[in-house]
Amino acid sequence: MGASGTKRVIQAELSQDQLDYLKMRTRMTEEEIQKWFHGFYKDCPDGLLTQKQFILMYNHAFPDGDATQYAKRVFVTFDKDNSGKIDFTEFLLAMDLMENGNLDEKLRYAFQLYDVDKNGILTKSEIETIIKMILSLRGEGNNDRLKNDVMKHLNQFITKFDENNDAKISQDEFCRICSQDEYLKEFLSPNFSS
Ligand SMILES: [Ca+2]
Ligand SMILES: [Ca+2]
Repeated sequence: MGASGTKRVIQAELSQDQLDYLKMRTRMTEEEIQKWFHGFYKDCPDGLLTQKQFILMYNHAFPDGDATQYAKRVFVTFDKDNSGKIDFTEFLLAMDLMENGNLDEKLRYAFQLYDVDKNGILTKSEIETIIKMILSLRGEGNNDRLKNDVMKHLNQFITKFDENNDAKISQDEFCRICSQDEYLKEFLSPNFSS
């Protein structure tokens, strides 16, 4: 039995290899990566963010609403390898998107977030689910008037873009719709913090 194994060693520093990899995958400087790394390890000393912690963070950021459903969706979208935990690389790639991503990247990400069954198409029922999630996040879960307003607005766009009339929106259509309409862009862009 090795005496060295008695204390659990927590990785508190990034290796040069990890740093190089993260620099290659993001638009962040070494200093920015280190800053995120230390913040992440302060909150998650074992290097993994659980869904429960994530929901708590979201509910903290949106005190007026119930962010649970929304946070669950964001979590599975961030958890690229489906491990049920978010590691630092997954976390940093997501932060890079939020901090440095352009509108098109963010909308493409939003589409993945909303395309619950991952079939590359948003249906009306998925869209309705999204709108409910976002309203609940904002503490407007019971605001039927606002919900109908957003649906009405969106339906106009669906009709306009939906050339074959099947009421389904592809990723390209989604990005086009949101980048052309301030109201929908503001409403449907990913909400990471209040
Ligand atoms: Ca993971
Ligand atoms: Ca879908």
